[in-house]
Amino acid sequence: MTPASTTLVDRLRSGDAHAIARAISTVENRQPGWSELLKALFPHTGKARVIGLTGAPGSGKSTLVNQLAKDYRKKQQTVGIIAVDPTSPYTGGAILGDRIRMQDHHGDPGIYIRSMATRGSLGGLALATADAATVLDASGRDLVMIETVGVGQDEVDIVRLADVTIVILVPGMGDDVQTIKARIMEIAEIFVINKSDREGAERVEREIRAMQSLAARTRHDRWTPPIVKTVASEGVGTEALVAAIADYEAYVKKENLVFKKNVENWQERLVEMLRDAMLEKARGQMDGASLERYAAEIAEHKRDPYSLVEEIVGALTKIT
Ligand SMILES: Nc1nc2c(ncn2[C@@H]2O[C@H](COP(=O)(O)OP(=O)(O)OP(=O)(O)O)[C@@H](O)[C@H]2O)c(=O)[nH]1
Ligand SMILES: [Mg+2]
Repeated sequence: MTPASTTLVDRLRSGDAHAIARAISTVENRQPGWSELLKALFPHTGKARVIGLTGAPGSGKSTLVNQLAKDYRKKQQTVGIIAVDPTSPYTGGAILGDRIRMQDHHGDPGIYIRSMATRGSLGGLALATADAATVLDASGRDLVMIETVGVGQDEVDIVRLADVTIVILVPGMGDDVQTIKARIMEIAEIFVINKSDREGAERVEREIRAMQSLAARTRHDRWTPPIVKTVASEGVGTEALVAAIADYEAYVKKENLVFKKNVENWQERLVEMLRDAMLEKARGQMDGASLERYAAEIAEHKRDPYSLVEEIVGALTKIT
């Protein structure tokens, strides 16, 4: 560790927002020193509760997270928010929205909000988000909330790293329960029906209940995800959501599942980290030109891709 990053760690640990921002940028963009930084931060992590929220675009995730942050601040909890937008590289909309939200909490250093977009390289967004959460955890935040648009596998990977996962549905947007990917439904520890001021909230609730009773297998932790109705824009129902989150946390504790859940999460995350590291290494060895040349050779059937991949992976394990 260089002295400069030592002071960065110290400043971050004291909760300094600029230090948090710099640290997240460093790990998000894999700038020099990113892994040293995370190594130094890791011993200070494991204390924050990580809450993942996912739902369709416009379902009110940001509004809800904003309200939750206010509720938790009333309980003297410090909050870090990561807003992930995997749909576009640099969404002006999301960033602008977050600026507005920042103003909402203006002057409260107990709330830190950060937007993340897809990392330039292949995949890696789930990992980058997890690393950003690690930074916030190390900075001493009691709570880290991760909000992401629930549209695909990426989001599932992102919220899977959370201690509590909340799936947000809304009435009448055509995104009925049936159209929500089964995988997303499975990961929910809590369902929220936001925009319950609109017609159709009861119907969404019935559909979730029906789906729960039809589910072929019960969850391995035997938890039945509750359904909380909210009107996030009015702050209605968010206290009940805070209570539902606390209930789930108490349940996991009572059933001695905390460690087990942590191990499961780390198992997933380790595989991601290995995938990332191996790929990085392979790409480091191979410039774009040779990748193109290999591809051309395969296309011309001069070479088979299976042997090539074996060769590359073999070479990787020799160099350390
Ligand atoms: N009627 C009603 N409108 C709401 C409610 N919650 C949020 N909204 C509105 O819905 C719109 C979208 O809310 P956001 O919080 O930006 O939704 P989001 O899910 O974060 O959206 P993206 O990040 O773009 O996917 C805003 O105009 C909110 O004011 C609610 O409970 N009822
Ligand atoms: Mg949003």
